[in-house]
Amino acid sequence: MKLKTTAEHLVSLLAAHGVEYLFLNPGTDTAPVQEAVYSLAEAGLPAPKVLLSTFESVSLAAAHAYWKMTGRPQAVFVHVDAGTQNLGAQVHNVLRDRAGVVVIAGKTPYGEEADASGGRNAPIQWQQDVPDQPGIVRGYAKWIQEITRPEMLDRAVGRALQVAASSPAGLAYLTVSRDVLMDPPRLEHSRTTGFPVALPPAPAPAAVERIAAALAAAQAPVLVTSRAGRTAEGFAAVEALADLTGLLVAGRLEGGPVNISSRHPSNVAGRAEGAAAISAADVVLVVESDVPWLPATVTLRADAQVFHVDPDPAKASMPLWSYPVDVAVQADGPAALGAIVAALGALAERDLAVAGRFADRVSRLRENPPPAIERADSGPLTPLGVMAALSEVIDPEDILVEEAVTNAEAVYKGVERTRPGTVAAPAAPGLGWALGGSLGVKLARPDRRVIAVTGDGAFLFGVPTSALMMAAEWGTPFLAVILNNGGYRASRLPVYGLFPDGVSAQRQTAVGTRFTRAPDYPALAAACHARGERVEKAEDLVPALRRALAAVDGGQAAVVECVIEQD
Ligand SMILES: Cc1ncc(C[n+]2csc(CCOP(=O)(O)OP(=O)(O)O)c2C)c(N)n1
Ligand SMILES: [Mg+2]
Repeated sequence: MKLKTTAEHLVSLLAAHGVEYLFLNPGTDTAPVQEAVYSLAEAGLPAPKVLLSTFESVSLAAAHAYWKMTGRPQAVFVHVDAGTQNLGAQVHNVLRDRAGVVVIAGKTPYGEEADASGGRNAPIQWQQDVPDQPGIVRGYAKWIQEITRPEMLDRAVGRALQVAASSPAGLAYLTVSRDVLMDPPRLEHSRTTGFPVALPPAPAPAAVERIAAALAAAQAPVLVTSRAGRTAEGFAAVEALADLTGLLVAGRLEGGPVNISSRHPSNVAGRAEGAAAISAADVVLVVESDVPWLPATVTLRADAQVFHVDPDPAKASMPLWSYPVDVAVQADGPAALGAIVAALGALAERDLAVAGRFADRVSRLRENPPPAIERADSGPLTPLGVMAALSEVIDPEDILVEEAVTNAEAVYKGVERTRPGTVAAPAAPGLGWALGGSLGVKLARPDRRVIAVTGDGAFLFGVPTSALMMAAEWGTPFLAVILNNGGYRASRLPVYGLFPDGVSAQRQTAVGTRFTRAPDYPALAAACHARGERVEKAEDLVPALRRALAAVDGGQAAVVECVIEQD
């Protein structure tokens, strides 16, 4: 087949670069792309699978989650400025969580003559014409480009994928107008080679030696990481470091993957426990963590040494980032940890005192393994009780998507997660990720069960009508467990915190934080082809979760609303 349009060239290039999914919310701008997908199929040529998105932030979260599970960027096509705006806070999450994603947005056509192919032919195309469409994402995108001519298409697409996936990964934002998409393609010099994803930065050997020497001499070392377990190698390196040296592993302030088994004696799951461990440490190794601790709750020892390893240790996208670091190392976290473990292993072999210190710490830790969480058999549901019930019904390989907000700590303390890649939670601030994220995790891991644990507020931010509909459309069922505490607890507690004797604290409530007309969640689920159930008593939860998981195993999404105490 001879390609006829630049849109056909675009779709072919995405396929040639290995993009498997095109999350599409179409508009007038996408007609050439829609036609291209079918015309290529007719000709037997490859194209990414198109997944219909009915809300852009949901599909961006899905693409973000797909990246987290696979390290392969996908493409999200959105309608001009309006679709870009609907990406909303998920753009921020992509930035902070360093997700490789390509967003392609239409741009209103340039031509308006009667013979302008793809030119303006509807009032909306004048309304869409805004001075700075990429400005919507400028503070968050890693790279922005408009495709203005057919002959630059191959370079623009290759570069978008290269930039998105190179560490630290991020959002590449491409725009293209409908008339350019209709232009005949320029294929003479088109290439898909020559856009390698940069190899992640390896740590300088001298830095590895220095960190290893400090850890070997330390009495109370702590590793603080929120992202090292994002790869299986990173998870293995964290556990190897803990097994060898007996250091503590903290860092669960900001979500992120499972970095170490929740059953591992070095795992510090709680925030207060983490702050205490860091305050007591003489060596703090921070690996890929944007917020290693809260300065207000940690006072470092005067003799503490802080090492910071990150692909971007300068944190260029964070205006104020002033943690007292002694040595900053630009390196991939998992790779650096692997090198540190190797160096420490060699040190411990050479130096019996070091080996003895490590062995003592490891055996002391093993004497106090983390306590198992007991599940109450009856009575009202509590967050930890919900987690204990979940632990009972899910498999070790099931993947948990966490957006539990003020109950996040209950998730990390209460749900047993022992294997890498079994928690997906963006270390990022924009609520509404979990439902779209669950879709993306399920796309990436169709053989696994996916279970989202969300606040009731987070569930609503996730555009549940679209997300549950898309689960049915795409064949990506997941279970959403809603922790219904009647609204925004996270937005109420700060009012009490800042005004302990204030009117709100006296009234035991704060404006704008309680839902008095929340949806009927099971009915909402049922309206969107999902199975819904509401649970109020502890004794009913395990059977309800089992029924929901059976539905998910049978291909239907499910929602279990857990009514927990309001405070
Ligand atoms: C998109 C977005 N809007 C608003 C906020 C501010 N915010 C942070 S937590 C929160 C409440 C979350 O409620 P819920 O998910 O029910 O969790 P809970 O606080 O009850 O534990 C809000 C509104 C945010 N982080 N992201
Ligand atoms: Mg809530």
